[in-house]
Amino acid sequence: MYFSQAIQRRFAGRFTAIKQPAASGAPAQRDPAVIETVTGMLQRIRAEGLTAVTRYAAELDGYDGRPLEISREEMRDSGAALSPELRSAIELGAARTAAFAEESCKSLKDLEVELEPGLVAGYRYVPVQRVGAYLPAGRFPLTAGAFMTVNVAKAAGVPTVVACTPPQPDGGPNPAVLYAAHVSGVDRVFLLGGVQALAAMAYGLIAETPVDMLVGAGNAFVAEAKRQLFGGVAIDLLAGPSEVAVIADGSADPEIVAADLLGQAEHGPDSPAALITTDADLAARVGAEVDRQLATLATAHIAGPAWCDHGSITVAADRETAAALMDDLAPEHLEVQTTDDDWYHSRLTAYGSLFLGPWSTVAYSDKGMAGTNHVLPTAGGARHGAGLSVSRFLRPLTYQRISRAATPLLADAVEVISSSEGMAAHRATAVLRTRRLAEGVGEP
Ligand code: HSO
Ligand code: ZN
Repeated sequence: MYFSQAIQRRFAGRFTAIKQPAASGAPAQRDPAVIETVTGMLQRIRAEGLTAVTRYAAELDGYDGRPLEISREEMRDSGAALSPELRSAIELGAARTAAFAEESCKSLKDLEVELEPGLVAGYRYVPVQRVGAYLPAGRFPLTAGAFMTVNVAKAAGVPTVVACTPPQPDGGPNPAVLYAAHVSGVDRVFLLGGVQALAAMAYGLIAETPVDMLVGAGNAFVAEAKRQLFGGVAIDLLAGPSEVAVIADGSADPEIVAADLLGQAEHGPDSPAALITTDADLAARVGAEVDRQLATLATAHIAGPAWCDHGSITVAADRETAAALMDDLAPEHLEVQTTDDDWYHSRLTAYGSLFLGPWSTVAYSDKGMAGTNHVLPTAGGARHGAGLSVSRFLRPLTYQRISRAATPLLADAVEVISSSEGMAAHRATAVLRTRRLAEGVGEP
């Protein structure tokens, strides 16, 4: 995550890099070795079906041959393995993300409009029928994954939501991930990880029918599998390493800014973290704070290399430069800690999710407590895309109802255009109706 040539030229002299990423360019996208591995795996799974799925599960995840589907009893009892505090935190996250999703549904209203007398056009929101959610449990088991996928799909009215989650070293699912899926209203859960999980859902090898849409985060192999399966199924987005960026001015608290940068750098050694500030003094203080906090952070072995290779601090001459540079980065998560937060909110156009003010931190959304979704575009995808929401599961399916009387409003123009295109059969459908109208067919 660093600035494009175009923006560097446009704002030359109006910003200074205090700390640049040690690694050149953006984190590697689409490693050819990953592409090749996934292609081979999907081929084998298409050819051999479930046999190949369980073989990969055993080889890659240590799958021990138990039933792939988690039983109803295990689902029902999944909370028992957790501390009461964790159980209620999970219930709180599920309830809050569900509340936000349900409110969002209310803003998606069916439409019907009479464009001309007798010409009615509209759409009706219809949910995707079958969704497959991937619930990762790799380096970190992201407990909130089910809130963001299963829960949101259910709020949108998706009738069937199945999920896959990889086996842990003890052979079973991660208990917190399972409980989160259960309270999110999942229909069925299967003990499968990675490429084989996505392929099994997309090809219909584990639920009775193939799913229509795959959602949920995962590692580079999961993202590549989604990319290759796309077309046969819909996908939410292709997530790369998690990113955070902060816009801060002299009013910001350097300790908080540094903590929030490290808060996402912890995801992986390839996670970018960027500070753009209009205050040179704050820039220096945040840099020192990051180093101080890394000295005692339990995950410094991940966040440290991430900060070194993909961390940056930039001083911008003014707020317009800061905003333009930030839009160029289009980060997944963006925090704004300034005396001008509202100005930035209306000016910024490219981010996955925005956190306004020093009390709004990314982890609140990550864990489901802010209600918003944490499945968000990365690697500049926020320039053209948005995060997962109910609107991705609810499709506005259009319809039209055209009356006899409205025929002249459409048929003549369609006849002319079809003729000019040489599309005789299209033309005929309009001409025939004009003739019927003249014949008095359907007249009262
Ligand atoms: N930051 C990740 C989501 C997450 N982080 C969950 C921790 N838990 C992608 O937005
Ligand atoms: Zn996170």
